Amino acid sequence: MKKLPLIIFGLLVLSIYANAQNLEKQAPEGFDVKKPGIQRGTVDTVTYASETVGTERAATIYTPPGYSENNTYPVLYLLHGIGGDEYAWLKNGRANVVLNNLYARDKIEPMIVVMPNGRAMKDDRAVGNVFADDKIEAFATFEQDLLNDLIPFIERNYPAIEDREHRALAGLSMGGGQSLNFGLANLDAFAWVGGFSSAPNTKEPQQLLPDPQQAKDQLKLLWISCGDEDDLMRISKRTHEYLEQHSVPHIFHTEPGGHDFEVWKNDLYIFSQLLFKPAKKRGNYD
Ligand code: FER
Repeated sequence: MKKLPLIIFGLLVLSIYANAQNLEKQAPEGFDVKKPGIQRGTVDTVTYASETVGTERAATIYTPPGYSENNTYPVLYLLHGIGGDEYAWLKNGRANVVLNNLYARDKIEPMIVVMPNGRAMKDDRAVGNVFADDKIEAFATFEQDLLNDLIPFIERNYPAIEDREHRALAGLSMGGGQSLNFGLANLDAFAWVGGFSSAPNTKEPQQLLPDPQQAKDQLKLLWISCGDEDDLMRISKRTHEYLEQHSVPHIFHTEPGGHDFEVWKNDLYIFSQLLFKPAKKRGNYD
């Protein structure tokens, strides 16, 4: 009889090894194509009162297949780029389709995905010159909107788990810069941070992470990715090099492609599979 605990322990260890497969670096064909006969998550548009901006602001929300208000969920805040808005990840990134397909294959943890408008200003439409100074500044202002207005709204209205280990922040380009800037400056709020093809709004490494030890101690995942033909590679590269110099664990994922949604869909595909899982269960990146 005394052998039983040992056998159970052995089986547990084996199952952990069996689960720790290598992660795919390139999503398989059809990963972003709607599949018939699978369970789907739900997409809603919500509005929240923003004290930061002084308006009602919109965000889209994806709740996973089988979602129930009787359960609790971690939350990924997923940010768009300079020409985008709260619909960009759905329209151009097919985020709901990518996630539905991952759930159908049991590849990701149930999570709520919040896709806000990261241009925190009264007229937050992506119209006119999207590079105008006031619009760029609004991407920085979004830090206050996110922390003081949006997250409290989500946590009042959804069954979100309200701690740093159950909040992730990621985005593409301007949204990648925002995620790195805000995530690393607010480690009390986020334990999972990802920058996809991060734009020049990304702070210089020394400013971005003056205290590498704090990140080392607190982050569950730090993800930096970029397409190998993207002119903005230098931003991801300098961030990666600084992290490496300071021995801050992170994933630096470079992939074929430029500055576009083909790359970002692939990033969402890989990154979302890593989220909210203990390192042992996550599978090997290399
Ligand atoms: C820049 C080049 C690109 C820049 C921003 C971007 C603020 C953003 C691109 C995107 O979000 O896709 O010089 O400066």
